[in-house]
Amino acid sequence: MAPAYKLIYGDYRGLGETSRFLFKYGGIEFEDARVQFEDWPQWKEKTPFGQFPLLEHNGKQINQSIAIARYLANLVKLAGNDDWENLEIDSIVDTISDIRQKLVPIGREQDQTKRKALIDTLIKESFSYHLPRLVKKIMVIWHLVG
Ligand SMILES: N[C@@H](CCC(=O)N[C@@H](CS)C(=O)NCC(=O)O)C(=O)O
Repeated sequence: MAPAYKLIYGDYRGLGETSRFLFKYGGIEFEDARVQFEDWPQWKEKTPFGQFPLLEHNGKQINQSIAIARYLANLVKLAGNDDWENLEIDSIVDTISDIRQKLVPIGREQDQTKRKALIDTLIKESFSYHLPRLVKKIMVIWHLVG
């Protein structure tokens, strides 16, 4: 029998990768449909908003990576224990999305010198600012610091 879930995404570790991890974590069988770059234009016109990842289940199809990951996190019992814990989780997810946004221009830059400069700026201005704060937040949540 075909798996109950199908995840459609590119053959790389981008926005759809979290959902692949969640399926694996939960031991949920899924069809990992990896669209090759050259085949994407034919897929694109059939998608609801012209983008992937997409999740298919019970004859329905849905987009938006974080919404999909949140649904799967609930499915595999990785959600918070109350509304506040869910808020903490969403806040961290959104912070990581903010950092991820800063990677986009690096991925698009073809000139290696400019690319290196963008990476240096990312490390200096974003990673060094956000990552220690994220670690601190996690330590507070885990009651490791006050
Ligand atoms: N907010 C959307 C963004 C989706 C998105 O940007 N997907 C990219 C791949 S990572 C895409 O579909 N690019 C191809 C295109 O726009 O034609 C999400 O999180 O799912």
